[in-house]
Amino acid sequence: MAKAMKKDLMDSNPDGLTNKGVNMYTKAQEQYKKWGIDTEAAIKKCAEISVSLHCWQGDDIAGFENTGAALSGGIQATGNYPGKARNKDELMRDLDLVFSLIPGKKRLNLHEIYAISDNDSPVKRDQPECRHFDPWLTWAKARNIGIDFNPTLFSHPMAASGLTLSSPDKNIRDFWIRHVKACRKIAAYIGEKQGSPSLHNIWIPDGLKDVPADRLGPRQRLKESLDEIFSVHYDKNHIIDVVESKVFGIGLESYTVGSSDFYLGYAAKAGINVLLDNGHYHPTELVSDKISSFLLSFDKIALHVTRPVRWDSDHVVLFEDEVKEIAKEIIRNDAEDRVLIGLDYFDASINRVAAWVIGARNMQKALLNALLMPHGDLKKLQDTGNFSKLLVCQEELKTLPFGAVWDEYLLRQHITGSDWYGTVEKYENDVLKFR
Ligand code: RNT
Ligand code: ZN
Repeated sequence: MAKAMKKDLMDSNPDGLTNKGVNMYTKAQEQYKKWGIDTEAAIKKCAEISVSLHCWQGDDIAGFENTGAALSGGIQATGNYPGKARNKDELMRDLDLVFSLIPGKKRLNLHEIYAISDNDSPVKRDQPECRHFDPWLTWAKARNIGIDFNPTLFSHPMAASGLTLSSPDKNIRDFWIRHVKACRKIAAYIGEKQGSPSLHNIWIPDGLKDVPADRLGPRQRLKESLDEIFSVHYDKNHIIDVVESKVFGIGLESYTVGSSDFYLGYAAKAGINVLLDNGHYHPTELVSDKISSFLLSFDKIALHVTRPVRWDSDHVVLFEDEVKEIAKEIIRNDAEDRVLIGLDYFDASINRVAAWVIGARNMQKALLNALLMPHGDLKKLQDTGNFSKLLVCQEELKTLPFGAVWDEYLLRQHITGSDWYGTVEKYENDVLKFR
């Protein structure tokens, strides 16, 4: 890092004191107080909201099957930055560093392909068992972290046609039904063991590259496959079932079987919930605008927070307007317990540990930012038609000293301030470089 830049980062005041000894946080606290905002309450609340970290940023969604199968299903991890995790020990070690650099309450989101075999051969896709996730449970328990779970219906010969649960081939459908049934069983087992429900999210790649001759048939088959999968009932204290829709995938541009409309209707009827990934909608459609609608019809909603750049590219999450707006919708509607926040991005072009940390810290920043707003007053301005003042306030709030409160939050959480990247650089030189 250039000397000037390093000095800059250090001057940004990790201990909350300026050179003159004035505490930046105390000053910020006063400024927020003028707006009726309690920074102490915001800091406390922020630390209680769970964010589920996706394990797949660490290895470009490779998993532990070691079959050499390329990532498929219309998603892509682009880049070839050295140092990706090659096995469970490396992934767990990377995750430990990542978790040590992120404030707040964390969960870990696993995919089935991260099953840990107890012999020399990798776990077969349609035969995962609960015990294959015991080492993850032990790891998570020692760190007081909950686990969420996803079946993996891609990167496998049985998904080569681009169709899984909606395939016209019964053998293929049955294979994936077996897979998802096994995964729900595992999620319920994890939920029971950890004493809090595990989120089980079904995303399938199914779609067609070109103009369909039949749109109903695949959707009918997907519905039947899901009916079969959800005919098995588990305790809701152990598993929360969600389905994740999508607009299109690479190579599957013309038709997506599991569209938003499909899953919305299906979930409502089946008594399950939906997961919204903000990379899975048309560019002018915003997840932040959808949350309130879902809150009125569903008891829970799950999110995959990501950053789509021109397509569902899964870039690292930034502290940007839509992420801030998503957080505001959660906070201003008191929906922290009903909106299950997860991250979903996979950038292979930069240090993967840094990618994880940047995105997760930005999600935390968005939550803290939303907690530092006088939502009641702003709603009143809207309801009394005082739109000029509303706009003034919304804009003025943007320049309050958020950074000082963020630094204080990190300090209280015993998390490194803005110079955290030094730790990652050291890890890259000491560990990642040798992979
Ligand atoms: C794909 C979906 C899905 C995946 C993960 C790996 O478009 O977003 O959630 O990213 O399951
Ligand atoms: Zn997703």
